[in-house]
Amino acid sequence: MKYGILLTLIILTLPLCGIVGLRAEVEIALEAELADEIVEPMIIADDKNASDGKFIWMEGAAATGGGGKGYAELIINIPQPDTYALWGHVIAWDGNSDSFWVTWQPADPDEDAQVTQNTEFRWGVAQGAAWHWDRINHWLDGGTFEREWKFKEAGETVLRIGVREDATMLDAIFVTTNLKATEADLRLPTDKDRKIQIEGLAVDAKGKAATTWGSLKRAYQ
Ligand SMILES: [Ca+2]
Ligand SMILES: [Ca+2]
Repeated sequence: MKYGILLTLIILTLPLCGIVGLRAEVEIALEAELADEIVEPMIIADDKNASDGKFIWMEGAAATGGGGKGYAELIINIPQPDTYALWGHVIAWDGNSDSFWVTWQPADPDEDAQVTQNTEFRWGVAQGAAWHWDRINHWLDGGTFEREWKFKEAGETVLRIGVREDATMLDAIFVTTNLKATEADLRLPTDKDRKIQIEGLAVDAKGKAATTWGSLKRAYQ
């Protein structure tokens, strides 16, 4: 009889374990140039090798100083409270064109890092003259560490990418709850991703009470 109860408990518990274990990771691919707001001297520029042929930057020569003005802001609807990582698809020619300021509210405060120069929000971009992925980090005076953002609620968040050094180029952004993601887990935006970014389909899906993550995931793919 005891074994019967134990067996019943195991049978009842197993599917629950399965549900928890199978929880999908959130993956959102965004074009930088489709940002909700782009403030000069951050501008959109063309490059046939960039995703959808466009990227954003403060135009400037590599190997020289300059920067500190202009930004792009993206409103990102996150579907669930969770801890998130960000990746940027970038070009950074050299040590004078390899950083941005990054704040993602409300996990980060409403702080203008271009004014405060707070290194918590300084992204040291991996150098390379061809488009490549780089996980967004904070480049502190004591070392460079990958960043994570914890959001307590689903809904609208505001990601600001501020110019720090001119000539640093940003093509696309990948948002993920997979903190262990490697480059193989990332993707550039597809036509469907761009449509969602422009039309905000993810917002509509979220508004429906019965929407499950499964359908949201399909909406993002
Ligand atoms: Ca520069
Ligand atoms: Ca792009």
